[in-house]
Amino acid sequence: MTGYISKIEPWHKSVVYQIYPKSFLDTTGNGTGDLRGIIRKLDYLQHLGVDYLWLTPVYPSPQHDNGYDVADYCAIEPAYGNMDDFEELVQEAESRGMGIMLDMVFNHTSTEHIWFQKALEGDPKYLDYYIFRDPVEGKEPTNWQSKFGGNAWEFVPSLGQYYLHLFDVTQADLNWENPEVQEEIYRAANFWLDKGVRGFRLDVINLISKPDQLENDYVGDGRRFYTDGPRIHEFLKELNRNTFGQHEKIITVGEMSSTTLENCIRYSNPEERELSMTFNFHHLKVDYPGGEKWKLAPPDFQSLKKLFNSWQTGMTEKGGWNALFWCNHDQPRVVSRLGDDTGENRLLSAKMFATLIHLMRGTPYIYQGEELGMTNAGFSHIEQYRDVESLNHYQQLLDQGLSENEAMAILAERSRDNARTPIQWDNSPHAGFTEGKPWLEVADNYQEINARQALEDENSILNYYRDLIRLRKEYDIIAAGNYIPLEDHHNSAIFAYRREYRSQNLMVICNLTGSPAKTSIEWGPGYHLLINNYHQLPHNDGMPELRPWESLALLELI
Ligand code: TEU
Repeated sequence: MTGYISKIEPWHKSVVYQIYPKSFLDTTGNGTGDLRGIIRKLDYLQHLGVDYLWLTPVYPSPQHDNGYDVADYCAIEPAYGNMDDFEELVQEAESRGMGIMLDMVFNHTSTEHIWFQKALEGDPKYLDYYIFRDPVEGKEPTNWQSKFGGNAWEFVPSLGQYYLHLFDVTQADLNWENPEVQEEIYRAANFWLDKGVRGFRLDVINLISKPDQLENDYVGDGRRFYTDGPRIHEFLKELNRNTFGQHEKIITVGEMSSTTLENCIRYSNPEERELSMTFNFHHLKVDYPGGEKWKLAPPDFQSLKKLFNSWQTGMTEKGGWNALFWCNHDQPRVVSRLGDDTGENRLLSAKMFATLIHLMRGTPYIYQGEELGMTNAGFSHIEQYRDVESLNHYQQLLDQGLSENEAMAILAERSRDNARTPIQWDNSPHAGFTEGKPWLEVADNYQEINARQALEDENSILNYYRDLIRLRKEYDIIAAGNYIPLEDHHNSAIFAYRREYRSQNLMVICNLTGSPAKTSIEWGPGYHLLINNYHQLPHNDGMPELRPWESLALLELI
């Protein structure tokens, strides 16, 4: 087994930056970010050094789920601008060496989509675009649960049938068994490829294949029946063959909900001709006690290490490729969640977690504001929240008997709005995001944490991210090397691994805690420092001691 990448593809050396347009930059004063706001910040993104910009959905949408409820796959949401703005964005990004990646939501559409509206009128063609079923004994066809709370079926009295919605009631699941639906999806993907987009992020794409017979789940919420479902690999191969597979160098990433390593190897091994890489979320559940998101527990760093080690080695051995990330628009901010977002520790822990993930085998993703060390929102009133998932679960927590304070404490840690507060550009009102009233409040630490400050400060998190991105481009070992776990039996606070490529070695050693940590992992005189979040190496006589939140990467010179 070598496991090396023999042919380095563009995405192996690339870094993707995720933009949540609604919270990026508002140029009209309506309180909502827009495409022209992105164009205005392209120089900032070029300076950071990223290669692709993934935009979360920018299509017309009633915005019940901030655009993941798509009402038209081939147009631009008027609140974000128009098609001319989009085309200009593609060109302006290209001229700075960056490609646009679009977010394709193909598991479901908004119930305001014309297809669903026609289904509601009883048009048989469009009824077959969705998953409608008769009641069973006067009730929902199955006991499956929606990911946003409650039963996953909604009754339509005029039709006497239920439709399936794995997410919000306004997000109806599409019927991929219908070849016409597949054709519609291909048309949508090709529409954007013709506009020059260079990649796709495919929303919950491993949920699109539902079994023929839908049955009750007596041990879970139904996900085992449709996650990585029966025809999923066939559907992805066909999508590839009919759309992006016809173009050179298109990068694709599938968002895989509750998936397995075996499936992700198949999704991302180039020989399978499905996708370039996959997101999985196992490492972001290490603080969910018993797998429950809406309960609090400290992160279990031992299982975090185990998970990364098994995914990294598994993907190395079988030729799969990971998308690497801590943050996105659905996750709390990493520095608040796993690190320490106070004082100097915010800088140290943000840089440590960045090092840990950027030097792994896979393509790193940076979520807007992560490069500034932005923190959780810090909201204390339910009126400050906007996210449909948070509001639904808040109500459920109250229904379960929790007090308002207890429910608010859970939201403060878990809500997706933690990631969605506007970007903190500078220390002017609303952090320079808008001249109007922002759709979601800005976190109140924007006076200290903002892009202007970070650009001026040599020691900023932003400059550290620039260094990590540059290193990936400079050293093939980061893109192409194997991953080998390094066990520190002496100290569980240490997370360390080795990358190996053509007899070259790169060692990454991180202290996952805010206390000093001695490590049994040693490096000889042949190693030189690539990057460190302190200004000089720790003492290395006998047993080296890492300082609080310290991370270092050492390259063996040969
Ligand atoms: O998310 C899929 C998903 O299952 C979770 O990430 C979910 O949002 C949440 O974390 C459950 O606790 C994708 C999108 O990223 C998300 O924004 C959408 O709301 C969702 O699909 C539906 O399109």
